[in-house]
Amino acid sequence: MLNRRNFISLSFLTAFSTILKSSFSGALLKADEKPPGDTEHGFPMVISTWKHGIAANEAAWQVLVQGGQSLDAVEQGVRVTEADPDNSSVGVGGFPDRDGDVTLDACIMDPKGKAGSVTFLQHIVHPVSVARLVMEKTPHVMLSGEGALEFALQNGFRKEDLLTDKARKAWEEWKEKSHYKPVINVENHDTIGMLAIDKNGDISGACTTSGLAFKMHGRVGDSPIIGAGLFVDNEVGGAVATGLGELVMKTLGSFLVVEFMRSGYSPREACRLAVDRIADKLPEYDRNQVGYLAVNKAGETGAFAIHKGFNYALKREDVNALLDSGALL
Ligand code: SD4
Repeated sequence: MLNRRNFISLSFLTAFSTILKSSFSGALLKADEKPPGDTEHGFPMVISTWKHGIAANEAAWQVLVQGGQSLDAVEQGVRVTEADPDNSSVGVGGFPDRDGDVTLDACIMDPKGKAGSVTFLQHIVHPVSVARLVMEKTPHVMLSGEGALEFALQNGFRKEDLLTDKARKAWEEWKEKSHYKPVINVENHDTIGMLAIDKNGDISGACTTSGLAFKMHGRVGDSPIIGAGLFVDNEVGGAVATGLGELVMKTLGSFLVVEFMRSGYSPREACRLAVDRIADKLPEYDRNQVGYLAVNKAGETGAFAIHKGFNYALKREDVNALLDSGALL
């Protein structure tokens, strides 16, 4: 059974919505052959993973519509999800690891190809903003664990307890029946990945998560890994991933999606090819979920997942919609 995180149904959010229901899984198409489900182009625009992307997109849109930069838009957008205690896979309210610690992964990329990332960060509500500071204030791309926390505190972030009562309860219930084994399945995914194009046509992206619920202490997923959970090439487009990070990391999924778009595939077909790569290389793929979401330089979007149930939120001037991705299985 798929749970509430796997929103199967297509939702219409505004009267203007251009909804293109997508169950496409046919033959490969090049970018000039528009498959059903690829959306119209245009920017400014913003897309993000899952239903919580609707609220996140709204915050990003406020930046974009005022002529702001895509980098600010994606940061402001995903901060909404990070601060939401009801989201159990991102920021405050994120389910902890198997030792009861909430550990966060996040990254951000700008149109110039700059990147920043934090992994295994605890006690900070907005890891994406720490990732942005890593990008802007350090000579590095990634800071981890204690070092990332120290850097955040030095830069004015407050140390907070991110474990909500709901998350603690879920962890306690899990402990009773888990035998200390991390949960790996198709349901346990709710990360937010966001891609935005501003009025100048410049693309940025961000990705932020508490990772797999009840993971091993110290486990880092794909979300903060540049090229895995997120990749942006401002000449081509951007991609983000959600789902079981181990599968994404082993195939460098978001980079792969962007490279497929570079060779002429539409965003949806590029995502589909990256899912195919997982299926070709990793025998455990069918027991797990991975979803890719991409946008190209023209503002066309598309998504594809291993299993049905992955969806994404799209916001443009004329559209505010939740769209189903295509699926391999
Ligand atoms: C991870 N990819 O840590 C993340 C989890 C995720 O939606 O995407 N959840 O493996």
